[in-house]
Amino acid sequence: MKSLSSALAALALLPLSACSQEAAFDQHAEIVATYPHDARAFTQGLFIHEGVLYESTGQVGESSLRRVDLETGRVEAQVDIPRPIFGEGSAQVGDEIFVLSWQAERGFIYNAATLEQVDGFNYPGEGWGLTYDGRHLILSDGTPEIRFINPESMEWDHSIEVTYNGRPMNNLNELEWINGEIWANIWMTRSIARINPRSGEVVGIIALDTLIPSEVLGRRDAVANGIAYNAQTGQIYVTGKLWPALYEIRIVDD
Ligand SMILES: [Ca+2]
Repeated sequence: MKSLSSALAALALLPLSACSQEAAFDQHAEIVATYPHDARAFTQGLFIHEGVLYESTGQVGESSLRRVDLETGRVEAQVDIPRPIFGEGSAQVGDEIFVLSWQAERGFIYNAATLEQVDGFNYPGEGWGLTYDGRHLILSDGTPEIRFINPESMEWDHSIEVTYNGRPMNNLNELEWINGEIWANIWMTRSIARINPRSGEVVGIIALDTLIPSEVLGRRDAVANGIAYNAQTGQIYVTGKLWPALYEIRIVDD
């Protein structure tokens, strides 16, 4: 559901309650620092491993996994994900980076140092976001279900249903494990949901409204997507699809 027409169709199917999700903000993001970001990158995955920034991108023929210099936005290394694959979320486990695809039910494993593909895996359903909690890969697929996967066997361990005020929440997109919570961009909104990884309850909504770069205002495909947490420093970074900037943010209570 990532083309504009299907997105509009999906919006038309949303109950009114889902449309009001964006209204109830608990917190908002303020910019700490602004960095360049490749404005051609259709960001689907973003994470920092031991201080190094990685990004995976989507669109058929433009999908890739990159190692990026945070300060300059320069792509230091890149491996393309060939047609007809549409790249999605990514996460690192040990020395390997796992990358999802949207609808191919196929994922790819790369050596983090060389970005050479070393293996692959299959999974049922769509792939949207991916993160790692130190034990499980955590996968979103656009539904309210978030799945926890054993990265060694690639078998499902368990799943949770994400709910907001008791109602299932759809369109959970890029993910990040931050201090015992799952943070998720909510596709087609300017919001991040903070999710309790045991109960699935949304414990907070962070508004990103003030971050949308003027260059992409009004572009419905250029949504906020991509959250990276530097676990060593506590710094949080966000960007979006086709955004020319990546931001370090601080979270402020409303
Ligand atoms: Ca992430």
